[in-house]
Amino acid sequence: MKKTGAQIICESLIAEGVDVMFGFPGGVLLPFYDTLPQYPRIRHILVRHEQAAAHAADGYARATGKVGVCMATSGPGATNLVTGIANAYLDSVPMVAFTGQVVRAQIGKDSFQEIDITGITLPITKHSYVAMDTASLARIIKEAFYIARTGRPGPVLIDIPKDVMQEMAEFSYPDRVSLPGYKIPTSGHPTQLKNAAKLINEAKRPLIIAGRGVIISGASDELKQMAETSQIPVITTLLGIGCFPEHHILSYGMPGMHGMGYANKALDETDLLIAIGMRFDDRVTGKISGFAPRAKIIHIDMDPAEIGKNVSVDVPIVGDVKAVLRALHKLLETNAHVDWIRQLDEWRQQHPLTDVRASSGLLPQYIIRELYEATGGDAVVVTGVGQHQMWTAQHYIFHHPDSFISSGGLGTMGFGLPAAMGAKIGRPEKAVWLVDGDGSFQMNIQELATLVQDNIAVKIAIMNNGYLGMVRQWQDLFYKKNYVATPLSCPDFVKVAEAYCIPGVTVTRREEVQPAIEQAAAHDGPFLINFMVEPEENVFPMVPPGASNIEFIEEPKKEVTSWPRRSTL
Ligand SMILES: Cc1ncc(C[n+]2csc(CCOP(=O)(O)OP(=O)(O)O)c2C)c(N)n1
Repeated sequence: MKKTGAQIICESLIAEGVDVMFGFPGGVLLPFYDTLPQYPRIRHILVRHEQAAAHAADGYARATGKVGVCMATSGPGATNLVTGIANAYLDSVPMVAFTGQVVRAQIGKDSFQEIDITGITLPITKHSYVAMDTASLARIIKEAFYIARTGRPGPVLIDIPKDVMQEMAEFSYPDRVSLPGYKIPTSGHPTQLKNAAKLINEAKRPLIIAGRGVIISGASDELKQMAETSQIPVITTLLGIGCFPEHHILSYGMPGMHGMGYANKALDETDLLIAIGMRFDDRVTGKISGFAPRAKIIHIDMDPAEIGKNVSVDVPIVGDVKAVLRALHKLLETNAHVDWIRQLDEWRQQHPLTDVRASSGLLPQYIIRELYEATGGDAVVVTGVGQHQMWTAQHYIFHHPDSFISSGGLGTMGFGLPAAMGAKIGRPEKAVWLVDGDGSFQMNIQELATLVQDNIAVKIAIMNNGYLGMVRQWQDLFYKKNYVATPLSCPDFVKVAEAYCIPGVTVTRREEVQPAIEQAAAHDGPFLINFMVEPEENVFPMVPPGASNIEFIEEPKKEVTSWPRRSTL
């Protein structure tokens, strides 16, 4: 049957199971928006800034495991998507981004709002298309979704000229793709699996470091099985948080720049590092020459380009993490490593996460722990970027994959609010908490309006320290407290929320923390808490930039460490 290009886009979205998209219109997109009401199954969320459309699609994708969809008009609308696309690219998030383009006859003439968005996004997309004829639209969309979600996931961009949306063409949605050059690795090579199993069975001090690849491939159970069979301690990268339950007896937190001291000590002493679905980001490795200096390394990853990129590897295994772990498990012997685990527990005693000091002020660590208590660890927690992000990673206890959503690779301030919005839409049954910084929050604060218009019940906890805190921390530690361009004047966030018809409270004292969290949770809709925290609190431990992980600096005034962090499973 013949349909317009705009109808073909909608039909294809439905065929892909898309039930929500995040977008912002413009002249060249009007044929699409004019058609959209014919397809009530597609919920369209009108954001206030295109960057938020991409971050919301990203948050939705991370929370659900589905492909996130966003749309922007040509020119400035399209370029506003760029940060969100780059963010998804670096964190391997499946996304299809549609952009409108000027009519075909105007392309290449510097027409009004013409921009070469496929050229601009080439290095930050997994693939991109310009749909130059209506008849190929359905095939392109089919391929785009396939590429976005398979293999190592990532963003795919489709740029569509206005007249392609208006033109009629025969429509039938293809039931398969034909991409001969696109290969997806599945199981690992049998010889390498055997080599890996031998090393694991013989290791005295093995250590697993797990990343987001475990979450992407849904391999949490397989990871747990492997760790338990061979009694191997597990640490996770920032983006791997939640892939292994943090209250498990074999869980030893996160290593790297703001990782736990004991996780970094474990990395320093291990004789076999089993890296699973992670990419040796420099925030994890510290100085490469000092990274896991005594260890042989097994690296399991979907993307062959990641293997050997940052650290040299003894046993490379390319494949889907779930399939590889299943195959590997068959070759593993049961083991104990009693002394090694005792050693890690000793380090955990000697280098505990610094806790909530007796302080007259309000400490962010205390708030995060109260948030954990109040939610029972059952919420989806989304963060901005900065100190509050690290405190959340350190002090909340994550039990489930997909319960921690944060911008890792790009470290994008402004990610939090729109990503939380996307996560809540994707998982409406879950409590979704945004822990944000006063700086990060102001970068996409306009999305409060979207929360209200679409009644998206995100709970917002702002750690208001009056600074671009993480940068101020570097100035404090490495630039003699020369606080230039980091003191931050903030609006009264509660008044701002009220202006958007969102209720909120300001909290200045410990006793008010728990009641405020309860009030927010009980409210049927979005709610904002403005926590006035200690302005000059720093995140510890910290590995100074350029140093080895083992050179971590600890909290200078370590006093109270009484909070029960873990129970035994
Ligand atoms: C878009 C963007 N610009 C600049 C930075 C550099 N940066 C990293 S953390 C940070 C400060 C964040 O401040 P805030 O959101 O208030 O959080 P806090 O560190 O105080 O918890 C800055 C400026 C960034 N990560 N992203």
